[in-house]
Amino acid sequence: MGFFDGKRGLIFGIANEYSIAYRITQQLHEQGAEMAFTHLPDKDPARPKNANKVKKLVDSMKTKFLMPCDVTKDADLDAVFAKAKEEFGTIDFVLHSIAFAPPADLVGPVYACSRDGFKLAMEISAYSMIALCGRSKDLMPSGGSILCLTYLGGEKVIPGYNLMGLCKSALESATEYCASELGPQGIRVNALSAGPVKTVSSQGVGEFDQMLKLYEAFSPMRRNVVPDEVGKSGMFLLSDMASAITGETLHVDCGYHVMGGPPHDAVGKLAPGAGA
Ligand code: 0WD
Repeated sequence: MGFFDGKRGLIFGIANEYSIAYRITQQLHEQGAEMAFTHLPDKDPARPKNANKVKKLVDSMKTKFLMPCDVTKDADLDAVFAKAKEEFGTIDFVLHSIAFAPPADLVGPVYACSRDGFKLAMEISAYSMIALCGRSKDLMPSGGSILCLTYLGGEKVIPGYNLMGLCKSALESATEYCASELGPQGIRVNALSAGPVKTVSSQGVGEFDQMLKLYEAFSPMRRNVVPDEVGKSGMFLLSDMASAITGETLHVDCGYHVMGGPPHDAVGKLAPGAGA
């Protein structure tokens, strides 16, 4: 018997096998969940690269449907939720694992970011969560669980994270407001703040490899989080095991977020050529 037997949900944000959304999905599948997925629309419908990539990954899971969705388009979002209503009737959970900022605006400095880049990054990375919460409400008449992915750069300055840090602040605030508004209907809304995981998106973040070394040297557990750990914690927050947790940002980062300075044994490890 699995924690998600008889439960149905929507997954936004699988790009490939390294995606955090895929790791969480694997755990949900193991626990018996029935899911539907979206993928980024393909520019050339004759060569459906995005669709095929996601299809290959989710085909063997109890997939109800897979359809394109660009979260900047209300029509795409409406179509996904209409399809979910048609296929599932009601749903129990939604995963938001989406972020984007134009590379030219992400490299920083933050004060130099363009107006259009700011708008697009905020729209895709933060507004989309609000859009999903609003649409999920009608499909969760007797409660449910909504989860998004965030990063410590939304709470503290993490050099290199730049504009995405502002987006994550907005995302975490949206999580709290939506948790407050949807709580009376039994809908929980949470954020999982993951330590660095190598994915396509993370490669766009400046000094990412240096960040991995930093976590290994500074975090209480002296290591980086492994993707399956993010998968399990994500599954937990979406499940009934977390039935009294809402409005929360849960850090799944080997404790890195509690450190205010380097541990004694880390001094010297980050020097150039130290090979940490
Ligand atoms: O270290 C990391 N990888 C961390 C990631 C640490 C902490 C948090 N996160 C967050 C990210 O900020 C994001 O919110 O986790 C979430 C998932 O990120 P990921 O798994 O690292 O990255 P990836 O596999 O690239 O998935 C993000 C996906 C996009 O992938 P691509 O690579 O195609 O940009 O977000 C989706 C898309 O599938 N996406 C969109 N979906 C719908 N409409 C859109 C859009 N307009 N833009 C991007």
